[in-house]
Amino acid sequence: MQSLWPAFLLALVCLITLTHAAHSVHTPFPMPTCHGFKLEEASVDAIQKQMSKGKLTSRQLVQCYLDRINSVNPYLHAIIETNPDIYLIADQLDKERAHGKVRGPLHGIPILVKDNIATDDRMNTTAGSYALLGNVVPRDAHVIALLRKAGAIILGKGNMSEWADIRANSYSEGWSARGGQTRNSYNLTQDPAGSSSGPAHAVSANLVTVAIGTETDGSVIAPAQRAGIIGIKPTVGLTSRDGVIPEAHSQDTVGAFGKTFMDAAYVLTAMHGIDPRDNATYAQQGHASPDYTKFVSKKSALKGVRIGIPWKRVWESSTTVNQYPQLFSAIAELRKAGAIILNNTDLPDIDQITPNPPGWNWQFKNGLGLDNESEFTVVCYEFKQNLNQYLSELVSSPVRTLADIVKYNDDHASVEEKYFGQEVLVQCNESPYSEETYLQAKAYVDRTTRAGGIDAALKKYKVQALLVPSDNFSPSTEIPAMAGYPMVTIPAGIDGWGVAFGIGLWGTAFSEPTLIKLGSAIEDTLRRRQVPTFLDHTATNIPINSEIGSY
Ligand SMILES: *[C@@H]1O[C@H](CO)[C@@H](O)[C@H](O)[C@H]1NC(C)=O
Ligand SMILES: *[C@@H]1O[C@H](CO)[C@@H](O)[C@H](O)[C@H]1NC(C)=O
Ligand SMILES: *[C@@H]1O[C@H](CO)[C@@H](O)[C@H](O)[C@H]1NC(C)=O
Ligand SMILES: *[C@@H]1O[C@H](CO)[C@@H](O)[C@H](O)[C@H]1NC(C)=O
Ligand SMILES: *[C@@H]1O[C@H](CO)[C@@H](O)[C@H](O)[C@H]1NC(C)=O
Ligand SMILES: CC(=O)N[C@H]1CO[C@H](CO)[C@@H](O)[C@@H]1O
Repeated sequence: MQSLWPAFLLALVCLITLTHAAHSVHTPFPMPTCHGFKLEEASVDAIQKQMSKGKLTSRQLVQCYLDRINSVNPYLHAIIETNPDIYLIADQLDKERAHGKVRGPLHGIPILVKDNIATDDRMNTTAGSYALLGNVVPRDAHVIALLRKAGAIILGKGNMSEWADIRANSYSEGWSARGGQTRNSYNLTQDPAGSSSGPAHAVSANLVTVAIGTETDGSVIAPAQRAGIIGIKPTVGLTSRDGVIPEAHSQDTVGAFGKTFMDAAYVLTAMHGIDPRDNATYAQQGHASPDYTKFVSKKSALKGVRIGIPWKRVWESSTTVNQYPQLFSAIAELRKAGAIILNNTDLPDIDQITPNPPGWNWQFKNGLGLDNESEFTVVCYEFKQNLNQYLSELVSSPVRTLADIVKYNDDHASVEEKYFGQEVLVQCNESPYSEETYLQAKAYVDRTTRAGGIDAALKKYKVQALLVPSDNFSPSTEIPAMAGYPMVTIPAGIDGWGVAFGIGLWGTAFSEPTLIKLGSAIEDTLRRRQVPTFLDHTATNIPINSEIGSY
C-alpha cells in the first residue's frame, strides 16, 4: 500500500497543475518586462510617461522590441527587415530628450512600416517581391518624412501579401516571396488577412508599438480586425501616396494601426497633410484636423448619437454570420450606453453597387458583370499606369515596368510562383479596358457608393455613421474603399477558432473626427481586445486558404 503513495501524490500534483493551467492564459511567447516596465500592451502615453520620468530610454525600448522580434517573428513572419540604424536613431532621440527637446507624443516611439512604403535608408522597399530587391528610392515617402519629423523610429518593414494582393485570383493572404507567410497572431494556422498583414499582427503581438499600412480595398481594415486591433483607413487624400508602391490612385490610402484609438490617432495626426506630389491631398484643405487625438472619447460620447445599420446586402451578405451573437450583443451594449441605433438604414443604391458576392474572386469582377460598371476595371486600369509611373521615378531598379515584373516572376517561378500564379498582373498588364470604359466605370462607382450610397443613407436616416461588421472581403470593406471614404475597425470578440474579429464604422469624406469619436466610445464601451494567444504556434501550412482576399 505504502509504495502507492508517491504515485498518488504525483497524480494529485498533476491534477492541480492541469486545473490551474486551464484557468490561466497560456501563451508560448510570454513577454518579459522591459527594464521593470510592462511593455506588453503598453500604449504610446504609457511609454512616454516612463521615458519622461527617465526610467526608460528609446535605446532600451527598441532593444526590448528587437528581443521580442527575435523570439516571436520566426513563427509569425510579420517583419521582413529591421532597421540596421535603429540604435543610432534611438540614441539621437534620447540625446534630444536629455537636452529637453521632445518633438511630440511619438518622440522615440518605434513604428513598423508596410514593405510597400518607401524609406530612403538602408532598408529595402519591395512590396514583398524579389523583383524589386536592391532598388533605390528617390526619397522617403511623404508619410515617412512626417513620421521621422515627429520623432517616430522606423523599426522595420512589415510583411504583406505580395503586390498588395493584385497578383492572382486565389492566393495566400500575408504571403510574400521575401517575407514568407505572415501568420495570424491568435491562431497561426489561420488567415491573417491582408494585405497589410505584417504591420497589423506585429502591433497585436507586441513586436512594436504602432504601425502603418495601405489600403486599396480592405487591406487596412481586414488585417486590423483579424489582429484584434484598431485600424483607421483614412479618406483618400488625407495621407499622401507619394512614395507608396501604388495600386490605384482612386482608392489607395495610407492607414494607421494601434492597440488603442489614441495610439492610432497619434499616428494619423503625425502622418497626414498636404503634399504637392499627391494632388489628391489638396482636398483635405478645410476638412483635416491638426490633432485627431482630441476626438478620442469615452463611452458617454455615445449618448443620444444616431447610428445606422445598413442591413441589406452589407450585414446580410457578411461572412461573419457565425459571429452574429457577439456582434448583436455588442449592439445591445452600445444601446445601453445611450446610442440610438437604427436598423435597415440601407444605401439607396445598394442594388446598383452590387458588391462582390461571397465567394467572389477577380474573375467575376463586380458590378452587373459589365466592365464599365466594375470596381475592378478602375483598379486594373489605374494600376498599370500608377505602377509604371512609380517605377520610372526610382533612382535605380532591376524592373521598370509591370511587364518587367511579369517577366521576372516567370523567370524566377520557383521562388515567386511557388504557391500560386500571377494571372491578375498579367491581365492588368495587357490593358484590357479602353479609357472610355474606365471613365464610365469610375463615374458609376463614385456615384453609386457616394451620392447614391453612403452620403444618401447618412442624410436619409439622419445618422452620424453606419455600423458594419469589419468583414474580410465583403461589401463592408468594399463600399468605403470604392467611395474613397474612411472606415475604422474596433475589436468585437474572438471567433470559434480563437481568432479576433471587429466591428466597423463608415462615414462621409473627411469624417475622421466623427469616426474616431464614435469608434473610441465604442472601444471604451466594449473593451473586447484580447492579447493574442498564438494557438498552434508551430503552424507551417502554406497557402492559407483565404478564399478571397482584399487588396
Ligand atoms: C536590403 O537588400 C539587400 C539585398 O539587395 C540586402 O543585402 C540588405 O541586407 C537588405 N537590407 C536590410 C536592412 O535587410
Ligand atoms: C497635379 O496637377 C497639376 C495640374 O493639374 C499637374 O500638372 C501635375 O502633374 C499634378 N501632379 C501630380 C503629382 O499628379
Ligand atoms: C435588422 O433587420 C433585419 C431584417 O431586415 C433582421 O433580420 C436583423 O436581425 C436586424 N438586425 C438587428 C441588429 O437588429
Ligand atoms: C455600360 O454599357 C452599357 C452598354 O453596353 C450601357 O447600357 C450602360 O449605360 C453603361 N454604363 C455606364 C455606367 O456608362
Ligand atoms: C486553429 O484553427 C484551426 C483551423 O484553421 C482549427 O482547426 C484549430 O482547432 C484552431 N486551434 C485551436 C487551438 O483552437
Ligand atoms: C526580420 C526577419 O525575421 N526577417 C525574416 C523574413 O523572412 C525571411 C524569409 O522567411 C527570413 O529569411 C528573414 O530572416
